[in-house]
Amino acid sequence: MNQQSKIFIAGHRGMVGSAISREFSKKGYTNLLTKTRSELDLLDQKEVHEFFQRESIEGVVLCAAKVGGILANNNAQADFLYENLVIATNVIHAAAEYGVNKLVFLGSACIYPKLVPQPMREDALLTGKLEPTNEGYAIAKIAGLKLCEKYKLQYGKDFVSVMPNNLYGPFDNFDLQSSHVIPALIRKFHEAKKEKKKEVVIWGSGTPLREFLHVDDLAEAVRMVFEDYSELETINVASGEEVSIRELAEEVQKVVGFEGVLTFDSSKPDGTPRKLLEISKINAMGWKPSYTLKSGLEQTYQWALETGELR
Ligand code: GFB
Repeated sequence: MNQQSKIFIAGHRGMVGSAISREFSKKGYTNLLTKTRSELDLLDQKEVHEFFQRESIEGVVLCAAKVGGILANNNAQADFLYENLVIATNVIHAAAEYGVNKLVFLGSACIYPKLVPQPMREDALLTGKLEPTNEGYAIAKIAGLKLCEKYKLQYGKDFVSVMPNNLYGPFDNFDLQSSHVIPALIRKFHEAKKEKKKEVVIWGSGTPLREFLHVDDLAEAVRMVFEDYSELETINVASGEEVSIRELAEEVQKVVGFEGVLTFDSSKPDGTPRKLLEISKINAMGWKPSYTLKSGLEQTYQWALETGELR
């Protein structure tokens, strides 16, 4: 594998895939293959197999996925389970069939049990029950991880998986019903400031603890894993910086410049109480994030203003 190798970035239009495409281009990879959903439907097994058969792909980064925040996950568990399972099985199997040398599969920290010792180590996988609000999504991501592991064990494929914690950044989904917490809060504070509202409503109790990573930092880690990581076990990628949802809301409030008060809506779910990843494996590869939470939020808010995502 070298910088001229043909690498398929699956899901290049999303927040994660676009950041990974930028990172690979920046590092001199010149033969990146991308397909829009209308050009290649990853849910269609026949199309996916014909595509891999035709293209002589050498490397794959699989970041195409159905993703969403706590409410979207909770309300559409069948869709999250089905679509993510099918994408993973179609792409990973076709990659194995048609001679792909390296594949990196993107998962999520919600694969680990709800009540597991923190920070969560890679070997905590399958040691307990999952958080119910995202069980469908998590099962699909565990299946993808296991496909990589089993194809490596049975067929010697260099297929690995990466488990990031909560991500944010440019090209995130800013829709209030389906987004994750950071774009939702940026939008809520921005609109409240513009409309001179006195309060902003935060879902849940504000007490859950989360760890956020800017997507450009994730993209660097994924490129390093693509180049240098071939172990059977998955590898966690996260910032190591833990905050409560209340602290996060206060930080976003400052970045956006909203002067009213925060209220908490306890009819909305909190989700898992704490989700901190153990990151010594990725750190040992020489990776550490370049953004702090504050600088990442500022960059993302600026991006949303400049691109017209927020008006
Ligand atoms: O980002 P989020 O939806 O993902 O929510 P999860 C994180 C926390 O922020 C929860 C609270 O406790 C929410 O109740 N929160 C407060 C809000 N206000 C808001 C708001 O306006 N919008 C949203 N969305 N949350 C997801 C999983 O869980 O994390 C997925 O469902 C995936 O499977 C993803 O793994 C990374 O961290 O709770």
